[in-house]
Amino acid sequence: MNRALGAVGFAFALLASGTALAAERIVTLAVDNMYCDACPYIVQQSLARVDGVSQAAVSFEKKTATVTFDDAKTTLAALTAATTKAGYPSRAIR
Ligand SMILES: [Cu+2]
Repeated sequence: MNRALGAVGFAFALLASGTALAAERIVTLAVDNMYCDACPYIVQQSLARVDGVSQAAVSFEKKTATVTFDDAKTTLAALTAATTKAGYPSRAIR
């Protein structure tokens, strides 16, 4: 009985706190095909549009995108698919 109540309480706390307890992850992607100043913007927008992404910072100099996302809402595969669809194939480097 006590145990069951504890489980319910835990689930409720999880729901109530929302994003605070959701597993936020930061990944850096190596991004191909960024050749001009407009490219980072397009890559940034393609990532920002993915549901669950809270932040996407693109470096033209390093050819990378650093993405903060909620892994309960999206996946690394969805992020790389989004940039690839925009014309910029990418892969996680860390
Ligand atoms: Cu460009």
